[in-house]
Amino acid sequence: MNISGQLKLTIFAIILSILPTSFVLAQTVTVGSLVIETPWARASIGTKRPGAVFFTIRNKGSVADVLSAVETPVSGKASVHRSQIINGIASMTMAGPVKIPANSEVRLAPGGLHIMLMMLKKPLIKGKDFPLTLVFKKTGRVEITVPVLSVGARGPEQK
Ligand SMILES: [Cu+2]
Repeated sequence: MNISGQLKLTIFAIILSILPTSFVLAQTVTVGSLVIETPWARASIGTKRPGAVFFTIRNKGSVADVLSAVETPVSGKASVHRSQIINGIASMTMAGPVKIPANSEVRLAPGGLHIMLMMLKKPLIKGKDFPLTLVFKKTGRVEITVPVLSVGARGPEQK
């Protein structure tokens, strides 16, 4: 084997060794001072019931931003919701626009803030992903890719 052949093998081995990491990093998007971390969605039950998306928005900057809208081709009506329990009864209300304070993070997670995908145009199938655009007042439009986990998933670490 000549040197260039060995070099190719070495490069191939390096690419293989970093692939899993880059796959995980691909899910986290940084634009300006905002970092959108570990987005995920639950698989939907057909298209009659809405889908839900969760992620963490980290603002590394010294100026607050505001998440004012969300858009995705898989939903006819996507919006920010908040789940809460009032007098023992679970309910959801519209929560946008959502302020992302300077040097802090806002977490969208089951039982709290989430993106609700009403009027699904196709079912969210486990193992697939779909694009979601977050519209921020200061940072502008940020497109993320949302992987779909199982119907009963409770967090991004549970596939
Ligand atoms: Cu909701």
